[in-house]
Amino acid sequence: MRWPCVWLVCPLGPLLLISAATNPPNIVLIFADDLGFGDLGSYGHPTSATPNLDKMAARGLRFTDFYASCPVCSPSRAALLTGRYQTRSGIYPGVFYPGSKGGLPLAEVTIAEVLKARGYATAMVGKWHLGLGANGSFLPIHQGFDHFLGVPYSHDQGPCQNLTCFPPDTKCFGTCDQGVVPIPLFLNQSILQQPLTFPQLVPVYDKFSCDFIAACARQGRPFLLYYASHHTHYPQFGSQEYVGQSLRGPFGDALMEFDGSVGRLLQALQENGLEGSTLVFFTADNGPETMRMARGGSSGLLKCGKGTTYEGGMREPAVAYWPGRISAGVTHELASTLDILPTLAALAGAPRPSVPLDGYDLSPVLFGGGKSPRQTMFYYPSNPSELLGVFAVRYGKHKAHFFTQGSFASGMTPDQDCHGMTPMTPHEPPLLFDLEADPAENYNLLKGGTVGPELLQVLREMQLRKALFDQRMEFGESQMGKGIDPALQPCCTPSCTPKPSCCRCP
Ligand code: CSN
Ligand code: MG
Repeated sequence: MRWPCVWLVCPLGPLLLISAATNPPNIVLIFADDLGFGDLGSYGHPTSATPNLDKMAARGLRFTDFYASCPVCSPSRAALLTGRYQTRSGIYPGVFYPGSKGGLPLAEVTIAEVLKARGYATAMVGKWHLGLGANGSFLPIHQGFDHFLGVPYSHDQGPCQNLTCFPPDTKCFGTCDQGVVPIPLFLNQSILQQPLTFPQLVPVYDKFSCDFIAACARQGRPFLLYYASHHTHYPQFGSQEYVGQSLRGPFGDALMEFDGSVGRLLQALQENGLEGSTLVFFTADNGPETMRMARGGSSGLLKCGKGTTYEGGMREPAVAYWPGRISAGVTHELASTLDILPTLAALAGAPRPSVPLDGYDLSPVLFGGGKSPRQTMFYYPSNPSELLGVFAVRYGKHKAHFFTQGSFASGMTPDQDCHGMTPMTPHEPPLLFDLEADPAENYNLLKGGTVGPELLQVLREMQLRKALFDQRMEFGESQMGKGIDPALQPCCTPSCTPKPSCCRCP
């Protein structure tokens, strides 16, 4: 409970509380897709062109130890939007497909619903990937978003041949999933276009976003904009002005266009006089899909990528940017997408959902250079089980792997541990790494030699934390387990034949 404050006893506390409660900030949450720890210029990539993200990183707070909750997309997004591990909401195993029967349960409370209760206008642009359902019952407008312009799933989950290049319909790289409907572009619950025109998509997203910002500014209404880009997921695409412009090939061009959108959002805030009253937070859903080789991303010095519980699968670039409120700097504090909901609820003075949350309010890290309330990060694979529990635990600077497994998404690098043919392997005792001294997870502290009493203490603590966490975790019913019904695939001409290829509208 909060004690009533007497002015002389705590002169700053109540003022801060009041200012948070009376002046809720605007929130722009920017989420990249399959972007690795090493992909941005500001995180060390030599040839990426990311000037806007780098500017945010230089003027805002750049995280070095920020984690997604899962190394694949749908579960990671569920955790971002609910502040809860995907196991609770049932977003496992794997990801949603165009005909999936399940979705993020409507009873889950999202960031949008939390902020809406405090009077926010809410909009989402881009990749949803939390279900579609019969009659679009799982779409964002049923999860607290007033407006939705985007795609219900990944843009490779439909035939993409000759759609991703400029000019449209020229022969180009990539085929994606066959035998399902072409990728639709939704406005709220209706299909605007099918298949969507990839090389012209981002300007449409950006205009929608900037119009939303301007409209909220005119109304003087606080807002949440969740901008979930399809960049830099495979197949990479780009608008005419970006294709061929980076030194890094198609991945670099897609990343450059994503960065351009970030610039346009920042510019819209500035033009509407909102820079000082808006928190912009950027991160990504999971690590790079190295099976795409140079068309996948890079986890930099981290081990493996997408689909694995090595650092490269889940540790992501992240930046908090709020000129005048958040000081420029770098933080090594532990933080996660799970912490976004509790942090935003605190900033907005909104009540938290009354369900078990797995996140913490990061305000001490954002505003005071303080310690993170998060001490531990738990790593779930994309196919979690109650029997095995979490695959790895980070506690302070140490990480223990109790199980490891390769992933096909993390193929094509020289490191066999990452590859899809590398089976699930239990480790007893666990593999133990010091992530501050050895972020690449190269040197197992328990390999050979004797273990000193201090390390033994750390090991016991991590084993205990895993056991307690696994014991307390309540798995929700698997939404993927509900299966797939091809009739649920979105089709702009519902009675056409032959499906799925007839689902085409201008
Ligand atoms: S993801 O990528 O949605 O960004 O995780 O587009 O895990 O089977 C992952 N998967 C299609 C994908 C399938 C995707 C899978
Ligand atoms: Mg992804």
